[in-house]
Parts: sequence; structure tokens; C-alpha cells
Amino acid sequence: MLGVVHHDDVVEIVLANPPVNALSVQLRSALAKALSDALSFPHVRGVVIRGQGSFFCGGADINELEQHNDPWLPDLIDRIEAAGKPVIAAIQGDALGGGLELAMGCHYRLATPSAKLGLPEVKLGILPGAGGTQRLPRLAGAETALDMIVWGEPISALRALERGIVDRIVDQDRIVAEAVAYARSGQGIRRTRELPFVASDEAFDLFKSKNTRRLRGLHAPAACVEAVRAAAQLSFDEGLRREHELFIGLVKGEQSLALRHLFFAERSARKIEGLGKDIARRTIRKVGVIGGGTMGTGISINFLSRGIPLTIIEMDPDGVARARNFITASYNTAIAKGNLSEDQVEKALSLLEVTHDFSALSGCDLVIEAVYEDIELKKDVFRRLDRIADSSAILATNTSFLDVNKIAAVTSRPNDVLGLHFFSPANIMKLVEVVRGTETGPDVLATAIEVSRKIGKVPVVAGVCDGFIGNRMLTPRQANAEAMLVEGATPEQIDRVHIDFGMPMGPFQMLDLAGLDVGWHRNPARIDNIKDAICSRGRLGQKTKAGFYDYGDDRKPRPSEVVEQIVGEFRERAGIPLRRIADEEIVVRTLYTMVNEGAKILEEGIAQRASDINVVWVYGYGWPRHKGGPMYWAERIGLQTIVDGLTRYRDRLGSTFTLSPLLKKRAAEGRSLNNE
Ligand code: T1G
Repeated sequence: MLGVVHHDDVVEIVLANPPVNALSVQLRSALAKALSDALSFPHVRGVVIRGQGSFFCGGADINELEQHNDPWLPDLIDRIEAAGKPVIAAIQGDALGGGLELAMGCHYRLATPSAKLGLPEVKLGILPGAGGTQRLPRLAGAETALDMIVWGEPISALRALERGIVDRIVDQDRIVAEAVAYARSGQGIRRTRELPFVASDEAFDLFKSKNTRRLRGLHAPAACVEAVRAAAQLSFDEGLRREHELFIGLVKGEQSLALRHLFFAERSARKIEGLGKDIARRTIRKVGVIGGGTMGTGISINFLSRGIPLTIIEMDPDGVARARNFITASYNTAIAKGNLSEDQVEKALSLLEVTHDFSALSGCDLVIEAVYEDIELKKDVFRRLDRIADSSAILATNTSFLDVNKIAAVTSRPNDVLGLHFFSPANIMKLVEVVRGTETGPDVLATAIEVSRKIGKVPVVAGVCDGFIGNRMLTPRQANAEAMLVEGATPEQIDRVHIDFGMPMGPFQMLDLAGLDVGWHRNPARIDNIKDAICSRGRLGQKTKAGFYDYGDDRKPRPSEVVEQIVGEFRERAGIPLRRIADEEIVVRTLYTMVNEGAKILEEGIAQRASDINVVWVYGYGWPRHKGGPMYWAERIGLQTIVDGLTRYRDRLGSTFTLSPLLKKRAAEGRSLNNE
């Protein structure tokens, strides 16, 4: 749990609680004792605190946040700060949350160049509760403190040095020796709590007014601002009390519970039921992508940006040029936005090959097919791939709904085949549905999860069905949204209900963005549903500046009289009476039906666990993180509430609707949808 090393008159305390040195009650107890012992030795002139492994400390133990076990972290940090001998933090790896707070309670801080320092508590719906909101402003000023605490993003050691959070940058192989020397150097004791901090009240009001949109509806960021404000208004100890008060107000709140659920859900999603952590993984040194369209190039950028050589196959020289130009333009935008440096882009582009020579795929360890969504076309590609690709290569299809088993079946190696369903824009959206075919090998699955994480994605394992997890749950939502449009709701009303709920956009805005012609039969004379009727008038969405909404050059959706007329004509032909539709009905028929579909996905084993479904919707569709995902949200409002709502509107849900037996059963039993 903790190591102690004696360097003559300096004691080095090493936090050793793998994997991230989280400050569990055991580690805190061991640290309190080791510190007390070290300071009690007359010959000891100072103490160094370091983390074992690649983290200084990943913060308080998130499992213990609602517990108050002694030694309480704020008290322990106060003891470090009050020590009569210098205590030096040797930050050889990331110092996050309570880990950075611990370091700020030390008298000096040395850090290695690659170390990151951050206070990400706000991402868990809380705030730094061990003095971070009071010490950071004293070290780095109000602007840096607000930026780091309210948004929760870590900064580099170099930036921390510039901001006054770190005193020196020292290489990995010398940081202990330098810290020991620093402890021995007789540099007086500098207590952070004694540093002055002055900031006007207006600075905090201005920060809040400038970030109204980003802060809207969220409890933790606003509380973070007030905690830092307290550091300017109150004495240090009064500020600590205010910080604690605000922390307690958040830690039991619905938003923090949901955010902490998601933290662990994202990590559970990487685990494959029945497979141990030690399953062998294949090495991915080179990647091939077939198809240099929007998806293929977006997928490619993920690998190139992480230093993985990649070959894109296009049909002909024009396709080759288009693909390369698209990638270059995307990277130039990243430079213009300051997201990447010119050197980083130059390195990424140096790893890219674009060709129409299919045999260039030999030598790739992973090939991702991203051609048009047509099963016969994909089968042809995989037949060719089967002949060309190395015997150890993993063959993945980026299909968003086609049957991965049927694609695998045309190859001689179905155990090497699976789906990697990226979400558009593929270089931005973090979700990857890792679609396991019936024959997909465990090592292939484990490798796909590992390489997805390596390129910064959040993988979730899905079984084969129409739409896998996310898009399958979209189906009842879209069907009911379109039905309610014909019955009397408007696109604006339905979308507003979703935006008020916290979604980034509503069903009709999403359809206009994706394009109404995705999956359209393209026969304007054939009008089976309202979407066909809209498409038949050439209204394909944002790309035609007309879909369910009208769009100006600003791409803002405006209610369309033409759509109103099309819907009216469709309603008349269908003989559907016009009626007023309440928001509640929209919630039941679009959100409750999604939960019902999610329960079926669980019943069928398409998703391994309910929390995986939450990860899919948060990372793939923008479900508000502070509402935990559809299945978590359903549990919080009550599964019986969901069942009762669906029962109440049963006549409106169409003849094909069936209530999930699992949902009904667990609701009746008062149990969770998780497999406990
Ligand atoms: N507490 C408990 N478990 C943790 C943990 C933590 N702080 N951090 C990570 N784990 C587990 C994680 O669940 C996983 O478990 C394993 O460690 C590896 O994590 C008072 C109140 C540090 C950047 O928010 O951001 O301090 O799945 O897969 O990708 O003010 O973990 O293996 O069983 O994520 O290398 C504030 C949270 C806490 C940081 C490493 N700290 N952690 O990423 O590994 S609140 C945080 C992370 C606090 C104080 C407040 C990341 C990481 P398992 P991993 P990684």
C-alpha cells in the first residue's frame, strides 16, 4: 500500500496502491502513520512523497466519496502542510483530484515533463473537496483555478510550472534525487494556505456570465465557481468550510450519482463476460481502411493521429485524391483551431498511404472496410480481402446495421471478422460498437477493444442484430416521432422536448443532419411514410437546406410551412384525425420506448449489461451525462413508471409494439435491469 525509503536524513514515502494510487482509507492511514513517523525522527530533515508506477495519484477513491472515514483527506493534507520540516511532492506521473490536492498541501512540488496535473472532480458531479479550491487559486490565481476546476481538464507539467503550481521540472531518472536534495537544501517551509489570494467578486460573476450556456442545468460547475470565490472572500479555514459545505451538497445529488455511474460503466464496458484480463491480444502495427469517403477518412485520422501507419484503398486515382485531400483539409483545420501542431500533422500525414492497389493491404494487421452500406458490395470486398490479407489480420466492417455474420461467412476465417461501428464524424465521436459475430474469436474481440482505447475511443461490445445497440434503440424513437408528427405534433415541439431533456438535438434535427435519404428507396412516387413524403419533394435535410426544417446559410433550423403542408396532405390521405399531443406523450413514446428496446437488447444478449447501453447513448448520441444514460435514467425514475407509461399509451404505440418481458418482470419485482 505504501513504501518508505530512508535517504540518510530524508524519508521518501512511496504511494503504492495500484493501479492509480487512489487515496483509499487504507492508503491514507498508511500515509498518516509514515508521515508522523518520519517527522518524529530527530535526524530527519525533510520528507519526499512520490507515487509508484505511472501515476503520482489518481485522487480520492471514487468508491468512498460518500463515506467519511478517518484519516479524512482534507485533515491529512492539513497535517502535511503544518509539518515543521519540508515535505516535497515528487510528481513522477499524473496527479489528479485528491492527488493534486495532496501535492498542493506539500511545501514544494517537482514534476517530470510528462506528468499531468488536474482537478477532474467536476466530471464526477462534485468539486475538489480536500482544499483544492482554496490552495490552487493561491498558487496559480483565479483564472487558472477557475479554468482547471470548473472544466476539469488536466494541464501539462510545463504549463503547471508557468502557472506557479509546480516549482521545477525534473527528468524521471533524477526526480527522487532532486527532491531529496531539495528537502535537504534548507529551503524554508512555504505553506500554500499562507500565500495571498486576491480576486474581485466581478471576476467570478463575469466567468459565470461568459459561460452561461456551458454551465446551464449543471450543479457542480456553478458550485466550483462559488468555492473559488470563497477563497477570495474568506479566511483559508472559512474557505475550507465553505468548500466542504458545497461538496456535501453535490456528492449525494442525482447528477453526481449519474456521473459516477458512467465513470465505472465506461470501464465495465471494456470487460468481456467470461474472458479474463490475460486473453492474448494481437499486435496492431499497421492498419488498412477500404473506402476513403467520410467514414473511411474519419476512421483513418484516429489511427494516424496516434502514430499508427495506415493505408487507404480507394477505387481510382480520383478517389485517391479526394481521400487524401479530405484528410489533409481535416488536419489543416485542426492546426487552425490549435488542436494539433504542424509537426504533429506532418508526422501523421507521413504515416498515410492512399492507393487504388488493393494488394497494398497485405502487411496490415487490421483492415477496416468502410464502403457503401450494401451487403453484396461488402461481401465482395471481404471475398477479396480474404485472399489478400495476412493470415493473422483482423478484418472489420464499419457497417452500422448490416449482418456481420453474413459478411464473415463469405471468408475462410470468420473468427477473424467482427464489426467496428464508428459514429460520424468518426474522428470526433468517441463511441465504437465492437460487434462480435457468432464466430468472432476472443483474442480478436480483446484486440479490437484494446486498439479502440488506444485511438482514444470508448468501446462497447454489441451482438449482431439490426442496429446493434444504439441505432436499434433509435428505431422506436424515430417511428413514434414521425407518427406523432402526422397525428398533430410539430417537429419543433418534439425536438424541444428532447432538447429540454438535455439531448444535443431532437429526432428531426438529427434526421436533417444525417440526411433523410439515408436508407431511402429513392423513388419519389413511392410514399410509404412521412419521411418518404418529405424526401419526394427533394427535401433531404441540411445538405439541401430543406428537410423537416428550412435552413438558411447559418444552418439554423426554421419551422417550414412547406413541411406543415406536406404533413397535412399526408394526414388527410391517411385519414388520421388531427389532435393535440402533450409533451408527456412525446416523452413516453420516444424515451420510454427506447428503454423498452434497451431491455429487449439485454434479454437477447446483444448488450452484455445495462450500463453498456448507457455508455453507448452517452458517447454515441449525446445523452446528457448527468442523467447517466437511458437505462440508468429509467431505474432512477422507476421501471414501473416506464411500464405504466407504456401501458397508458399502448393504443398509440402501434400494432408491432411489445412490452419487454424483462422490463415488466424487473419492474414488478422492484429489481434492477442489471444481471444481479
Ligand atoms: N478511485 C477508484 N478507482 C479508480 C480511480 C479512483 N480515483 N481512478 C481509476 N480507478 C480505477 C478504474 O475504475 C479502473 O478500475 C482502474 O482504476 C484503471 O483506471 C477529495 C473527492 C487516473 C486517468 O476523477 O481519470 O479526488 O476497471 O481504466 O485509462 O477532491 O482512471 O481496472 O477495475 O481509467 O490509465 C478524482 C479518475 C477522484 C480520476 C487513469 N480523480 N480516474 O486512466 O485507467 S474524486 C479522478 C481517471 C477526488 C477529492 C475528490 C483514470 C486515470 P478497473 P482506468 P487509465
